[in-house]
Amino acid sequence: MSSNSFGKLFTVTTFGESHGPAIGCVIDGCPPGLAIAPEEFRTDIDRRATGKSRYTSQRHEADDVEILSGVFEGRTTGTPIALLIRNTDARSKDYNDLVDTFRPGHADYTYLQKYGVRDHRGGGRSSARETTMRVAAAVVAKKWLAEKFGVRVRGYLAQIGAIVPRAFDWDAVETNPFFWPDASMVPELESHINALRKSGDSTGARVTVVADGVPPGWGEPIYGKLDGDLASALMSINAVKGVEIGAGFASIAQKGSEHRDEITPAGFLSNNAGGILGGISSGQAVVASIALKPTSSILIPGRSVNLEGEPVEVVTKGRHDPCVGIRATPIAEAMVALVLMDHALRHRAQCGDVGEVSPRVPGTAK
Ligand code: EPS
Repeated sequence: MSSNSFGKLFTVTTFGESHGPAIGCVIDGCPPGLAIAPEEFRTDIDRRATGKSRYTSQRHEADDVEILSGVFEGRTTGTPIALLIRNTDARSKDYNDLVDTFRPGHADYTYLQKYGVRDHRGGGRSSARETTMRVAAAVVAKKWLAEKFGVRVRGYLAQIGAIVPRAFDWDAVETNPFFWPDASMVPELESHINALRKSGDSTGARVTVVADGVPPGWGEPIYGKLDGDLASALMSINAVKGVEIGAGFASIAQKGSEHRDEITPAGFLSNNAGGILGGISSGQAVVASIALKPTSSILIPGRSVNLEGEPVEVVTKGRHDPCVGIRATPIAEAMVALVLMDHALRHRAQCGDVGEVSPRVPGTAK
């Protein structure tokens, strides 16, 4: 197994490299009859894309999605859906200085150790470019989840370096290039990223995803827990170093009386569980956060070795993100949506006859 696929009933396989001719994916297991058109991919593909603001990599890709199969007269047929995006703006010469060395903190060292093949042109398969196809596949999943269950998956940037939002407004998130929920802080973020860029450095970030409307019952104990699959899917995103569900690591300092989400007929009184109990959705919002490391492709010289194992100094030029977390919100949403759709189908397959069980508590009490 080379692990380029995930999901059990709704499976996604991606292929392609950042500097190859194209990237693509095959979605298998999508129910037939879902209306889907090429232009529906545009919004989320653009939300994730490079070159959309001054604060991300300046690579300019058209990112046009071609539907090669699995859709007839605008509706899914139930057969594999193949999607393709051609790479149009790779600039491999940017990497000429890296032909025989490794960026500290980058996967180029471990890829060589694993495969014994050195492709110095960009991140290759480990590049964030690959996440474009996850976002494309999730356009299908988000639409199906919304139509069938009213599920809405949305995310926001919850921290850049040491900066956290001072206010929260979902409506603000899509009005700035950072996916930041406090519009009044955008100038502060702009100067922070501009200063970082000037210094040639990068920064880490936290992204939080909230899925509203998930019914109780999704997730398969013991080895297919919803939170287990979410953690795996979110950890598979480039640069992710940590995943939290609900209160996550804050649970360490909580008392049981504080952490438990008390239940009333009007709903749960808190959501430390992040909407998942025993690996199964509770009917509360599913909440997951990720920690993204600062990108390793930076202009500040760092020590490394060359292919002969001799010490060298590395500087990474080219078009890179000072904070890869800025573009990660749609990617994290995508992974959550893909896992939820897979589990929706898995729940339907085994427990579709169970129906609604009493008592059903209506999510989080307002
Ligand atoms: C990336 C390096 C840059 C980014 C790229 C991610 O690409 P290049 O290989 O051209 O230097 O632009 O992101 C994308 C192309 C994208 O679509 O997300 C990296 O090292 O991960």
